[in-house]
Amino acid sequence: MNNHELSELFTTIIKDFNLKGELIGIECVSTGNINDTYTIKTVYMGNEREYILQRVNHRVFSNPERVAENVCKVTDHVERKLREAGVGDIRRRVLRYYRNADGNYFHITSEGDYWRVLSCVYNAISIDFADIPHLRQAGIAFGEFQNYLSDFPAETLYETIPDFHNTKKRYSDLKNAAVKNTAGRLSEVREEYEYLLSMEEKAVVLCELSEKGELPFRVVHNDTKCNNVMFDSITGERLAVIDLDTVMPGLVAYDFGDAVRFAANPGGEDNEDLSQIYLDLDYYSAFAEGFVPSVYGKVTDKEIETLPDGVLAITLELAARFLTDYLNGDVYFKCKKQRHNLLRARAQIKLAKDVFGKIPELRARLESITKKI
Ligand code: GN1
Ligand code: MG
Repeated sequence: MNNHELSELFTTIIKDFNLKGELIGIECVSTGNINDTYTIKTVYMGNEREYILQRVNHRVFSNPERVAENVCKVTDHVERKLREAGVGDIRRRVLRYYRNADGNYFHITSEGDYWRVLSCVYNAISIDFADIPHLRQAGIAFGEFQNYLSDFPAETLYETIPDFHNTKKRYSDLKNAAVKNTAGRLSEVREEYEYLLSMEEKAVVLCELSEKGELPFRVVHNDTKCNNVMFDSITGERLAVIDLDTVMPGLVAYDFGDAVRFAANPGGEDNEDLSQIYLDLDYYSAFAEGFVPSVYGKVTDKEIETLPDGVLAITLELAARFLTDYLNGDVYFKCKKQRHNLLRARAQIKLAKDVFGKIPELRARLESITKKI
């Protein structure tokens, strides 16, 4: 869509959702791999306002209405918890979805696109490469999120993407993609494929513990990248946790692991220069120092103990997902450059190798954090 088409569409959405003011600015937020996100500015009686407009990828989220219902139940719950705790400025601490004139969460275009409107967290930033103080705050944010949801009735949520972090299923998808070899790329990725298969047993350790009943399923965020936390732009304190589309039952170690996978790798998720990709232990500690005390008492000792295993499991799982998509011909994740999914898979594999070697140190650091609580 060009700028003119976007501004026509957004003007229609503004009317449909009864938002205040005239559209004066549109900015594309290019970080997501699935949905399309824009920040829009309006002016109303001389005051500027901001909103988030998002086109939900309904190939990935086949039932956007259910995603919206999940998110609103969760944000209502979090809001209640914040009020009970006497937290002020609730609007900066939890997201809000708007409903349109018909009471729906979506504006559906004639092309069948699903657009939604979310509140904007004011005077806040999101950061792709967080430093140590921000990472500690991100740990608090995701830990508190877990804490607030610890009494949320999980059975009321839809499983909007079935088996989202079922590593066993992700591995079987990878093997199927290799057998089908739809895009004819298998010979190019033999080495990566063989490595992932060689790590399968380690990747599925947590799935097996959960099958044996040793790790519970809880309502978790499922996409804990540090850019899914809004930070106060002046104090750096955590405000709201965003991108709640994948909130579903899952394992706490995967939330912890995914956050570390993303934020403690200074090279970034798709860096071609693999020498820049490794797990920074101080970044790991910073996130853990925020997260672990915030969930302590709400999760079991076994869950705490297995947090480092989550870092390895989710890194291998994501490598498998990227490689699967590459083999399938790039049908799931948005690709912004040539062989993007392969580059992403290689970066995650490099990271997984480093994480694997550092597991004893991750455990030791975790233990020293829990001792201090
Ligand atoms: C996708 O679009 P984004 O960045 O919120 C993906 C996550 C991956 C992530 C990797 C629904 O999230 O699972 O971890 O890319 N979301 C979905 O960057 O598949
Ligand atoms: Mg996401």
